Order: sequence, then structure tokens, then C-alpha cells
Amino acid sequence: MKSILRTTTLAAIGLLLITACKQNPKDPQLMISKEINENWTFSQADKDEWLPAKVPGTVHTDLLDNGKIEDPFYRLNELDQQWIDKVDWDYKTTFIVDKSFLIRDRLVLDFKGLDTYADVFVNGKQVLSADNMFREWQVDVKAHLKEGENELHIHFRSPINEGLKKYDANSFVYPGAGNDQAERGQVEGNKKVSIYTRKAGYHYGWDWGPRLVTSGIWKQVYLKAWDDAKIESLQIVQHEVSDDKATFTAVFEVDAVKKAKATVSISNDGQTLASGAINLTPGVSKYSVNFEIANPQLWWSNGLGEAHLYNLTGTLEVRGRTVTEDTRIGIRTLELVREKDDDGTSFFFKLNGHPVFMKGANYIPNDMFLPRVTDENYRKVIETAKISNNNMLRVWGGGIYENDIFYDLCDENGILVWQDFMFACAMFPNDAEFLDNIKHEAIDNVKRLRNHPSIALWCGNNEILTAWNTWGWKRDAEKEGADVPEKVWQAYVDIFHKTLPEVVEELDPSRSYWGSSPSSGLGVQADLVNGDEHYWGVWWGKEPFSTYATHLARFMSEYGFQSFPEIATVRKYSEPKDYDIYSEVMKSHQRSSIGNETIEYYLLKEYKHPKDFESFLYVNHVLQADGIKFGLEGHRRAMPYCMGSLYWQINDVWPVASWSSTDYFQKWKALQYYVKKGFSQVLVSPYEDDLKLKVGIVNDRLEPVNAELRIQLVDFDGKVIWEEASLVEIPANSSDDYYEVNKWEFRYKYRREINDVVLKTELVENGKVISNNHYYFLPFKDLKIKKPTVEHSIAKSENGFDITLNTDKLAKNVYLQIGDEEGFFSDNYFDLLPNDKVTINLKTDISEEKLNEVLTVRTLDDAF
Ligand code: BMA
Repeated sequence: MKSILRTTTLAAIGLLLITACKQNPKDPQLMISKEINENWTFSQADKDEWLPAKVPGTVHTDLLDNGKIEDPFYRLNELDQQWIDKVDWDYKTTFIVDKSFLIRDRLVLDFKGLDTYADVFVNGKQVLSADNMFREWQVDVKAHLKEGENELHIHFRSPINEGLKKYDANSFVYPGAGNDQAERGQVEGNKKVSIYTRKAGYHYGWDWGPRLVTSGIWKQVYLKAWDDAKIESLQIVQHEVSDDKATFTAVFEVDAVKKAKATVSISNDGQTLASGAINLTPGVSKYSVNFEIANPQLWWSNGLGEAHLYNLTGTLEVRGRTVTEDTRIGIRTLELVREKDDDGTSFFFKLNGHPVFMKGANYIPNDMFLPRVTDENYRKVIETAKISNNNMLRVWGGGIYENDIFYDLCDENGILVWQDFMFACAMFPNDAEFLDNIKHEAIDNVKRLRNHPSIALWCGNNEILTAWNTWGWKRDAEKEGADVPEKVWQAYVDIFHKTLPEVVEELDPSRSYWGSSPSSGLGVQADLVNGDEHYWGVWWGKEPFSTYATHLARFMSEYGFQSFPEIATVRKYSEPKDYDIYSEVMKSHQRSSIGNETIEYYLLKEYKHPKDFESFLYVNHVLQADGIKFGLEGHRRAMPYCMGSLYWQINDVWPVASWSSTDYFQKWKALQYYVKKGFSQVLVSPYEDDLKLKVGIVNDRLEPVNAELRIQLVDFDGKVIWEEASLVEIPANSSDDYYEVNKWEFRYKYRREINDVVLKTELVENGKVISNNHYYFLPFKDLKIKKPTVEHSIAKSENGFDITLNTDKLAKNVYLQIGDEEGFFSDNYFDLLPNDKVTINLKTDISEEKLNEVLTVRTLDDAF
């Protein structure tokens, strides 16, 4: 690590260098804390049937753990569990408080998250009434605690009943909320009450999720005791960055009990960078210290360099005792560039001075039941993004502001985050109380997340502006009364043009605020030349996959196509009698109104009908991957006009047919392997453009690439019919075509039939293939596929096995499976040509004997 300049520049007016009057009390900590996570029990309100509960947890998972309900994801169980959200629930525990806590100036309960309408009682006295799962709640309980045993009791009011009260009290129905599955939820009058409650939208159902409206203590609860003062928040504001140094201000927000002389300091890995004396005044105040880091190492997004982080600690010292706050920063400049150009207005991110094309996905929560998402689950999803060459994830607005670990992992792995505020596909109310609640939610989350270098953008909402303008919502509002559209729009303006951007401007001014995704500016409807775009012409519009490459906006923030999960996952939620995509169970694990028919519609354009259910799933995977490939590559080829490609969606909340590239159990579908290839730093991309066949190359590296471009026309027996190789110099950060030919030229010059040939393209750098890609002239059903014989051999490797495969004829979409065993293949669903031996790594703990027993190798031809 490079050396760090020590500075003692004091910024805040009124900072005085003092010699603190030091005490030497026994406990050197200003604050002590303990988690209250033991002895919890829960009961349906008024039933007095207390059962053990987990905290953090949810009512549903506690009922499940106690054997009171069946697995809600299994078959149709969800339908029998709709009563849970219509009754109230009580949670209680006792905890011991000793003198060391009671003697402190302040004693608070710190709730990191309560879902959602929660009345909190300490020893029988109500201390809090919470109504927003996205907020943190701190309450002073000093007056209510006693030495020894104390009781904490939380009463959760039904989110449906609370919603109904507000719904019924309003004189009109807000348009939207189409994903709120009120009918499935058996809500009286099918009333869509979700918009009235600040709770994850997807809990009420979505077009990839069940309806399971949770309640519970979904995050940690702490008892904290402190003397004199505590650090409310520590903000690191970056100023100038040069090769020699980066300059910052550390802003300490301090809550002080009384007047006192104190010191604030900031250190990096134990080395003090700056410190200053302050005079504390009672209440919450800000105190700043300037500091520098010499020879800064920059933070880069995945693919461009190291995501270097600095560990910082802010310390507040009062009377010889301290309280600290740890944070981590990455030194980088990041800008959303919106400049007028010949086409419209740019929309791209500039990282450390370089325009960077954003490659990634939309991200939803990892489970219906949030507290059961493990750190390991988070690691896996971010690792998937990283190894799939993503540099951005969009945390979509119908889920949650993610847990800290999500952003920590993004920081560490160079994954930028497009962060939506939690509003999606609905119009929301704007009474004063609701707006104030939203404001506090925004404050809590902006403060919590602003030091993360991964956060790239704050975005107001998902698709609300578009829906208002183009989905007929205005008309729906008019039907509710002549003055309703104006009221509803005013609510939109209050939330997305005032409340949220004002919080960002005040607490995190260095980041851009984008009103709605998609849009072309604040309140400006999305178009293709000025902003970001959600393109659903493929899927909803039944347009061909090739349209992905021609329907281009400045930033493609959503597009997607569905597949079922693979059979091993389907087995976990169904029985063999359900194995038909139109069975009740399969239809229930499919929440898009046009889902299974649409999959089938696209599938039959490319393929014959698969011979059985399992083969259908396999072909569906390949279909999804081949389809999205047009987007991944087409968007990148259109750089710099288009500067981002985020497909919908990387993960799932339950086992379901959805647009995801990894399923609920985090298994890679074919799409995830295609994403990895389609987003590789340097990409060779053969494609059709009118009658032309072209070979494009995209280079995301910040330096030029010198490589050999090899193009071959190969028949399915592996015979090379024609080939050409050329040396190419590909400029840094560029996209261009490097080969072009009339499509029919092959036909006349080299080959009469094109149903048994493939165009094979490779880019070779220093003897190594850095990208390869195949192009077929016809859909699979029109290809003359001959049954291949694929041979494989297995060798033990450090983490499992290496499986080497070869074939005598084209083996289309080779699919390796290991039954219900756990393992990860380094590649799958790939095409194998004769003479192209390939070695795949299988990461697994199973024995070689087991592997030989369960390994199956399929090719696409045997799906029919
Ligand atoms: C987009 C998203 C989600 C939805 C998805 C699939 O519009 O924003 O609301 O789940 O499409 O329909």
C-alpha cells in the first residue's frame, strides 16, 4: 500500500485545538450495545399460543419452522396461506439489562427494520408505532427499563387491514398496481391496497412472484447505551483527485447529550489522517475534518482494474472515552453524462474520466422471506455478476433497499449500482403523513448507502412515468372523477420531483438523481434518443428477437425473455403429475399473464415441439439465451450511441418460470453462460444486417487490442469450406465492424445449401482465443442436424473435475447435468464442432464414482 499523507486540516468553523480533559473511566467505550435476538416467541394476536420465533424473521417462516404451515412454495400451498396477512401477530421476548447499561446517559432500542405496522411496548408501555419497513427506528427507553429482566413486545397489525382502512378512506382508486394480486390474496372486493403501505411491493405479488404479505422483525434489534455523545452518521465527501493526492471532508453528524469538549479524527487502517477539536452542543450537529490520501489508488468497475477500497474509521472522543464508526470508500470520479449531441442527449456513466458501457442486469430480492437470505446467497449472486462480466446491477424499485452486505460486495467486486427508490408500477398517495414517511425513508437509506463507491445513481421509480403516459392510467384516473388525474399527478410530482430529489440534493449531492426508469429527463416521457429505455416489444409485443439489435436507445435498462427453471429445481416444487407447462401447478409458478403461451409461441418459431416436459425446459433455456444474446451483443455493437445493457433479471424470489438468468436456488440457466460470453471485455459478434453478414468487434478495455480475426465457414462434419484470417487493431473503448459480406455470397461462391454450415468466428490475442462466436443462417428446426456422438473423459481437478469433450458432428448446445447433486459447470449449453476439443471444469464435492453415475450429456437434437 502507498504511503498516506498525514494532515491535520481542520475544516469546520469553530474547530479548536484543545487538550481534552481526560478521565480514566473503567469502560473506554462511549457506547455499549447488545443484540436482542434470543428467547423470542410469537402468537397470533388474541390466541395466546406462544411458539418459538426467529429474530430477524417473518411470521410465515416462523409458522413454517413450527410446522404450522406447509412450504408456501410447494405446488399450490400459497393459496391456503392468505389468511396470515389478514390477522395481527404478537412477538415478545425478555432480556436482561444490567447496571452498565442503566447508568448511561441514554438507553435506546435500535430497530434496523420492522415489517411493517408495529406497535412496540417495553414492560407494557408503548414506546413506538412504526409504519414503514424501509426505515430504521430508534427509541429512547431509559425511562422504561429496569435492572434485571425486561419485556419487549411488538404487536404487528395486519398490513392488509391497515391498507383497507386507507383505501376505503380515499374518495377515489389510484390507477396502477397491476401486480398487486389482491384477488389471489382473497382481499375483500379485490382491493389493491399495497400503495398505502411502505413495504416491499413484490410481497403483494408480481409477475414473477407469489403473494405472501409478510410481517415481522425483519432486521436486527439492538439495545444501545451511551454517554455524552454518539456518531449518528459519518459521511466522506470526496473533492479533488489527482495522481498525487485525493482530498476529502469527513462529516461527523453527532448527537450530543450535553455541552462538552471533544475530538473527532479519521484514520485509515489504524493510521490517523486528521483530527480536530470540537465543542459539542446538545442535540444533533455536524462537525467536519478535512483530510487527504496521498498517491490514491483508484476504484475501478469490474473489467477495468482493481476495485480498490480504503478502510476508514471515524472516532469521536469525549473525556477520554471514544466511539467509532467504520466505513469504506473507493476513490473514483463518476458522472452521469447528459450532453446534447447530433442524435439527442447522451446517457452514459463516466468513471475516472472514461465513458464506460454498463453491462449487467436488473436485480430483485433473493427471497420472498427476506431474513432467510444468507450472506452466502449474497456472495453467490454478486460472484455470478462478476464472473459474468457485469459492471452494473439495477436494484429495482419493487423490492427493497438492499442490506449492507449487498453493497459491500458490489464495492469489493467493482459492480456499480443503479439504485431505485422503492416505488414501482403504481401511483402513490401524497398526504402529508405519507410524504413525511417517504422523506424519512429516503434520509435513512441515502445516509446508510452514500459512502459506497458502487452506488452510481439514485432513481425515483420504476416505470411509473411511462405507465402514466402510455398505459392508460390517465384514462383510469379520469373515470374516478374529473379532478382525479390532476391530484394523482400532483402526488407523483410531490414524491418524485420534490421529496426524493431534495433528499438526494441535501445528503448526497455528488450523485445524479434520475426521476423514473425509463424516462428522458425529469417528468419527460422516454424516447429512443434522450434517455433510458425498457424494451418489451420482444415478449409483450411478440416482436422477433432480432429487434433487440435494432430497437436502440441511449441506455437499455430493461429487456427480457422467460424460461422455466431446470428440472432439478422444478422437482423441488412439484410432482411428476404436474410436469406439463399448462398444469395447474406450472401455471401457478408462472405469473406473467401471457407467460407459457408466449414461451411456446417463440419456441415454435425456432424449434419443433420438444418431445417431453424435461426437453421443453432444456429447449426453453436455449431459446431464452439465444434470444437475449441479440440484445447483449446488439446493444454493445451500438456503442457509443447506446451505453448500457441491463437485462431483466438476474435472480428469483421463489422457484418459478421467469425472466431470470439464475433460478431461486442460484443455479445458472443457459442465459447466464451466454451473458458471461456476451459481456466479455472484448467481443467478436457476427450478425446479420439487411442482406449483409457482418462481424463486429467491441473492445471495452481502455487500451487497444491487437488480435487475429479468424472467420470460417464450417459444415456440421467439421469440414472447413472457406476461411479468412486478418490482423486487426481494435481501438480502446470502441465498437466497429471488421468484416462484411453479402449474405448470399457464401451461397453462390462456396456452398449451395446453408442448412448444414455454421460461421465460426474467433478473436485470437497472443495465441489465445479471447472471444468466439457462432452464427447460423437458419433457425434450428431448418438445420440439417445429424446425430452427434459426444465423447467425454473425466479427470480429477483441485475443486472437482475437468471434463473433456469432443464430438464427431456438430453438437448443438451441449447440456451437462448431474441430477440433483450440487455443482457448478464452468460452461454449459455450448456448441461443439468436430475438431474443437473442450474442457469444462465442474466445481463439486461429489466423488468420481457418483459423478460417473449421475453425469448426463445431452445435445439439442435429442430434445425432439
Ligand atoms: C419490467 C419490470 C417489472 C416486471 C418486468 C417483467 O417492467 O419493471 O415490473 O416484473 O418488467 O414484466
